[in-house]
Amino acid sequence: MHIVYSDAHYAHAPAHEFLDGKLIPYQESPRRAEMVLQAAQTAGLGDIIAPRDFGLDPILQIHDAGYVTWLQHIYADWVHSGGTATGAVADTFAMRGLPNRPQKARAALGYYSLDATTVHTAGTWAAAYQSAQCALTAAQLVVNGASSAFALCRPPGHHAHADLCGGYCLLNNAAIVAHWLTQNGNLPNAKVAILDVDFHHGNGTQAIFYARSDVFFISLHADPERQYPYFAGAATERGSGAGLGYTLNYPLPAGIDDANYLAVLKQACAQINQFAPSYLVVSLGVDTFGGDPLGDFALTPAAFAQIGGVIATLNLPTVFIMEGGYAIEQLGQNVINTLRGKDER
Ligand code: SP5
Ligand code: ZN
Repeated sequence: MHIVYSDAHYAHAPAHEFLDGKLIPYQESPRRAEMVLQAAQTAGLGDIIAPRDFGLDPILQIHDAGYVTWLQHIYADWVHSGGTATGAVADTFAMRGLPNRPQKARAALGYYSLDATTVHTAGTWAAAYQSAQCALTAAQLVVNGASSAFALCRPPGHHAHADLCGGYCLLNNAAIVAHWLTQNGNLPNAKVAILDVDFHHGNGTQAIFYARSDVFFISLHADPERQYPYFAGAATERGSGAGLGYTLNYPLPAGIDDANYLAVLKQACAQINQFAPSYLVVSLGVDTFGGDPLGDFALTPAAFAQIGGVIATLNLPTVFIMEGGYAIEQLGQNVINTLRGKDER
């Protein structure tokens, strides 16, 4: 399996985040990508290739132009207006009943952010841009005939909306790829399924495709009554208008084990089969692992190979997009196990 990877992510390395009322080291660290890359090399998973440049167009098909311009300028404007060099982060949000829409990038931080954990440094835009290009390059490989490809994206994407960053995400790599596949696959108006197996609900991806029937978003995740992102991911969210029935959420309990998780995944895959897409995009987070510092599921390393195996039974051209999963010893192996489970069939 080809692995698409760029070193640009090293320039996005915020020091801290504010989490659970404490200032802690930024969990979405460069070390994560390093660990996954190293595990892929050790396992001999496949060639590691640099992204091609598809430009801004595929990004602007998904993201608001004002938001993208803001992403490009926020760090410089923050520093220029007296912010610390360690990074720009929102502390005040454009919530219900607040009418002003600021023009300056610094003031718009809380307009374009959904939480206070997504930090912008000098290299953040370049890292997010290259992360999206990695995803598009993997999609191109699949359109060209590869049965699957892996985009080792960092920063991740599934929490980013058309005009909101959050959950360490700035550009929604999976959404950019899914829409691009509907337009650029070998079939006109191809249908695409997005299977999101990150521990957290993919609120951004869901919102982007909520009213569309050509992209089916299906997600297994921690119940939002208990976990981030809190305001999306309930089973009652099923799409709107033409998209009604094309969003499917499986909120799951704390401590769910391999067998129970895999049973739900099989149900999800049966739904994907019925939809009969031309392509599958997998938002691959391994923060479902029992030892993950952010998650509360109990999956073992063996579950990941089985997850890959269940995905393989769909027999679809598949683009894997790296989402969450934090820097603990088993991170790389859990990702490789999933990809191997798909590849070996
Ligand atoms: C891509 C991705 O996985 N983003 C996740 C962002 C989650 N941010 C908030 C997490 C709150 C975690 N609180 C529970 C910690 C238990 N120690
Ligand atoms: Zn996650």
